[in-house]
Amino acid sequence: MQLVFRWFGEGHDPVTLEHIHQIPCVEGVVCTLMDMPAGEVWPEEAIQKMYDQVVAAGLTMDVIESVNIHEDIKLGAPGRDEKIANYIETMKRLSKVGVKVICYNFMPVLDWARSHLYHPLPDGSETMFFSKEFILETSPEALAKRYAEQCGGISLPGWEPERLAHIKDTIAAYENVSQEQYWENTKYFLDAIMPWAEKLDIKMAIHPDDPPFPIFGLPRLINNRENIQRFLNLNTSPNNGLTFCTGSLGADPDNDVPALAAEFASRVYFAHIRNLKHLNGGDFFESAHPKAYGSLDLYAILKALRDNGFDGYVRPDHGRMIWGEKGRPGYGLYDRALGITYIAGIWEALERG
Ligand SMILES: [Mn+2]
Repeated sequence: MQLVFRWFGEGHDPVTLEHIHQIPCVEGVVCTLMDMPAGEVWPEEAIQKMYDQVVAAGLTMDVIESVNIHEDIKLGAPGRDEKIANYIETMKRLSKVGVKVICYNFMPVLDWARSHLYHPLPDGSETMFFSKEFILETSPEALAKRYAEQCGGISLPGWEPERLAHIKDTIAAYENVSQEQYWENTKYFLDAIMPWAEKLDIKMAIHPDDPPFPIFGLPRLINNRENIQRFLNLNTSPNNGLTFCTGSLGADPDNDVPALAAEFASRVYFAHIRNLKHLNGGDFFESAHPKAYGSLDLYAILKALRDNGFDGYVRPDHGRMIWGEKGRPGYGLYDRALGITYIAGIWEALERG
């Protein structure tokens, strides 16, 4: 197991590589090129520059998140073959600098949704909050506007301005895509990229849907046991795997997250470990990592992964904003550093028996 930490890149992240390098047990960063629109080939120079910065800071860059999938691929639109070819070219370029895992998602239009980005908790910290009623009643346009107001101009991954410019039309395009058609479009993509993933020795690790239930009338894919199994059966290459995001899967109280970890551990190549607290009516907020603060038992989840052969990369997913820190919602330095130390402690205890 290797512990890694998400970094959004120079100019996009107030957290520096030096900060990250000082956190105990962190070996690498999970990077992305924030400025790259979905569907375009990532420039070699930009990949190399990012890689050189990371290595110079004493860290590794084995995991990339996210190489976003163009909507044409998800919709099965006529332009998809060209976009898939671009995707494969990006995979080839990432493999040249030794990238071993690509985390991506196949969620239509939006990568994630919360009602509040900086919800105050009684201890004075701030965290992301999900009001199910609010999300079911709002529109994506209204939500985008709300995020822009709450985060003062930071471009959020999944809510980039170029994506939002066409959001209404993009969502409308899905009215003609049934859930079954969506599975077929997914298979088409997997069948095209997996031979390359094998050749390049890259594990493709799909991220679960966040939240794991339908919003805005859009299809869902990776949200429960049955659908995870169906996804893995679409293409049985060992390179077709999962990012096991405890917070995304755990947002549905019906998901037994330790049981899912045990069942699918051999196909998990990357894990996002965070906790959340369920409230009434499907609401939840993202809590501190230890069991006393949330509804998930991260010890049980990590033990289930380890006992069933998991040997991939782990990062603390979101954290709260604590100690007055200002930054990207979910991606401050301090609480994620506390979270990764908690994860490292659990792992050390598991290894020592
Ligand atoms: Mn996640």
